[in-house]
Amino acid sequence: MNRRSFLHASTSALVACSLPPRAQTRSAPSRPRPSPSQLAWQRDELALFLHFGVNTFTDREWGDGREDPSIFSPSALDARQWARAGRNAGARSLILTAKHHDGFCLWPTRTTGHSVAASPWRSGQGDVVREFVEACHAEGLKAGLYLSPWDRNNPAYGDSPKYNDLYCDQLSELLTRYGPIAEVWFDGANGEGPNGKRQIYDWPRFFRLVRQLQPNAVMFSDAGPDVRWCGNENGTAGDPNWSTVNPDAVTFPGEDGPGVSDALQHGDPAGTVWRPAEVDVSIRPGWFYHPAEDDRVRTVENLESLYFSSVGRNGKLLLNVPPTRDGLLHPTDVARLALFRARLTSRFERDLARDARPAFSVIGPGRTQVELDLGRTVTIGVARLEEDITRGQSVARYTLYGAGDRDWQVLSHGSTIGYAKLDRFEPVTVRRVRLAIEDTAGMPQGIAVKLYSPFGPVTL
Ligand code: FUL
Repeated sequence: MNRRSFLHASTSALVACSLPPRAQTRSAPSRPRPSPSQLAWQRDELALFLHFGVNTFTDREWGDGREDPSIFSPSALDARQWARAGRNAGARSLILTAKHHDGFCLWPTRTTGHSVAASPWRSGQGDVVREFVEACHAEGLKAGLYLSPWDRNNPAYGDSPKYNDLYCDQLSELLTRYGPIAEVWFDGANGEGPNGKRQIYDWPRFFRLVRQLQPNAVMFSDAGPDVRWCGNENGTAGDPNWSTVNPDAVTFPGEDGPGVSDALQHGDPAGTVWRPAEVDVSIRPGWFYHPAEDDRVRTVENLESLYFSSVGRNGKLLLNVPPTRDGLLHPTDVARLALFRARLTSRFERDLARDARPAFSVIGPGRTQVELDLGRTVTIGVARLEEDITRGQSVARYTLYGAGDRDWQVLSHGSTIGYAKLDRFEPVTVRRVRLAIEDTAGMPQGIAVKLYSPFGPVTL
């Protein structure tokens, strides 16, 4: 860990940190930083995931590939309704399962007959992917696509070179027919049993192809290369959560073994590559729609907690909201999404530290602090801490203190900050707040301290 850091105060609660002039001439090893696509991806904070396909009609989570395409018959599919719900939730992008493990393709592909073209939907002339991408773009959202590598229907699966060719053909169709695609989602799940067909995927080839066809898209998988799985599906990023990783710790999607889970959850302060964590979780127990789960949709309070444990831990939230058999998002889910956004908007509407003048001081090797005099007493219950990640991620340990007219008291402790760290604490009335940075993995840059009122009671 780097033990030398210096803060320079600026006029707002945003504090610029930089090396003094002499030290700048020495070459400090540069820390990884996000690419423009990774930065935009993280700043979007929230994306919606849409699991839709034959499982929607069979009431299953994993199809076995033997589903009859004729079961795919959404009566009122309206992708604009999906996109509007996403926009109202404050999501900036949507990701659709173009093909799940069952192999059924939601677009008319030349690679297999197992697709919407063989279904009664729109008399076999429909293209869900096209309607989805167009709806996203019409609502000002980015579109992303999930293409399951594991394919339980395709006869070529297990004949590795042949299936890899076919998978590349599917990627090529998806990435050349529909305009800009912002994210390509590679699932690591693979349930091949001991007697199943074993497929050896050519990941470097897949990654190269996506980069070539959609250079601005970010690729998600356990192994990135651009954004990584957070290591669980319960909506919780690791703590600490570094956006830097050691690329040798997880080298392909679905990799298992000692250290993999830790590497996914926590990243690595000494990592050489920028690969931030995406937190995928469903608004319902399942990924696909099941009528029996209509009364098990997450509450607004629960969704807000997800935001705290994902975006508020330097991650991005990918919230799954599955279309029903009608091809629409369920009214309960749509209403919950809108209330979720309303809750976030009201909670974070007013930064009580906005007009405060920060003062900085160096208190020892690797230890710096930022103090804010709010100029009046305010009652706070939430802090949002930020690093300017355009310049990397550095903070490794901190304590937040508050003081009213008298003594300082600890409000929260933490490890990493990164894009955002959200801390909730017992409501406290303060006039001054101090962020003590106690350990770093590099030079902290552009630290912001934002303060908000305590949360009120939840009523649904
Ligand atoms: C997993 C899959 O097996 C689930 O069905 C779902 O798609 C989830 C997002 O990823 O690996």
